[in-house]
Amino acid sequence: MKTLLLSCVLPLCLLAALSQAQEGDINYDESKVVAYTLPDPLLNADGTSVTSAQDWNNKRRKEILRLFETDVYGKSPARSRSVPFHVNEVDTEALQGLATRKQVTIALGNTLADPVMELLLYVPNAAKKPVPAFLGLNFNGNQSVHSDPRIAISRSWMRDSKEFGILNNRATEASRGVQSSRWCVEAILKRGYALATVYYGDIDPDFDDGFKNGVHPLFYKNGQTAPAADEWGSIGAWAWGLSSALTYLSNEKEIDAKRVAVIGHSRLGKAALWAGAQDQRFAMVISNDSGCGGAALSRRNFGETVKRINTSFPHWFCTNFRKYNDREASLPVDQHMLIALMAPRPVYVASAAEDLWADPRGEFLAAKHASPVCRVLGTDGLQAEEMPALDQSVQSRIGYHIRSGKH
Ligand code: GTR
Repeated sequence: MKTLLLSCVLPLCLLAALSQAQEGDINYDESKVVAYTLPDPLLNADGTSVTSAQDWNNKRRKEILRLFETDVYGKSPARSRSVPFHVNEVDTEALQGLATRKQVTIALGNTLADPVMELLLYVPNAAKKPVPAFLGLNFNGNQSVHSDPRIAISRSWMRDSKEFGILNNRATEASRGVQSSRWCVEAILKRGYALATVYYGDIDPDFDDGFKNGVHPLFYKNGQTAPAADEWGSIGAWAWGLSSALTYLSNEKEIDAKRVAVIGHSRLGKAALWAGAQDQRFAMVISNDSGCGGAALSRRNFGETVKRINTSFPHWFCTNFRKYNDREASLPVDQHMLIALMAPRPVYVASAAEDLWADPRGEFLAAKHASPVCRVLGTDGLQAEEMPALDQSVQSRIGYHIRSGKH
């Protein structure tokens, strides 16, 4: 009743903010954002400034990458140059002849024994080959992205959801196409792009089990039972899996592996950004509502905080990241530097007006403050000083929009 009354006088986004604010000491008041100073992405650790692409590539870029590895996401094992894979299915007449569908098992270790990830690939039949591609992890299994009845139903652990047809931690027939509104498969194919996707839980199931399942144990040293404080958590693992998927895609003659955009929503947007930052083979990154630990600045105390995310999801980042709970100002990096690691490759940051938890303004500011790096590298960065109006896209080397609607 109270909500009903309030909704007569308050816009929806404020209501959402109010209900989230009740969750604890989360700030949604712009006037209460503390003053902060961002670390300068163009200032080397030795106090000298980056003035050329050479300085950036040979020195500062490496320093920043190391800081994110040590203090935020943890260091991931080196990527192998090739990945064992097995093509399970090819249908050249998928989606009424629009595409060729391939379903491929990709090894996460050295053999096709578990753990493996299952990749679904649609390649447009009409387009001139090789085609550029979008690659992204999905939340509910490959079968959730389209109602195509031939997509193999994921057999991996999944969080229960009656709404999405996930029962007893397994996807059922009812989960086919439940996320199709988020995966515009036909639109992508008709424009001449391929689409590749993998269920993120194939790489590391998204719950805190002390890293016993998923890909981490494959890389433990003798006697090791959990990642060290500066080693990868789950976001690191998901990003690493995206790189392995790209390695697989470079075997595909119909795909132009030099034009693969890595995409992701929310926690998977964080993973996409971290994948693109580390792996310069990715041509572009698109993150949607990636928020805290993604595109949003950590120093702004608005919406989800470092402490909150480390508490709710202790397995996402490396253990060292917890040192910055309530101490964001002492972080040696902030998320504008993550976006800068993509430069001069394009990055697109997308926010949603009612997704205050993800701090849209913090996402915009990170995109803006990454721009000086683009300029040193001879491109334009984000061509906007202020946040654009709702549903207006800023199209520059770093792109940004804030759409109406929720997370
Ligand atoms: C939330 C989390 C966010 C975001 C989101 C999601 O609970 O606090 O950082 O990652 O989950 O991935 O859906």
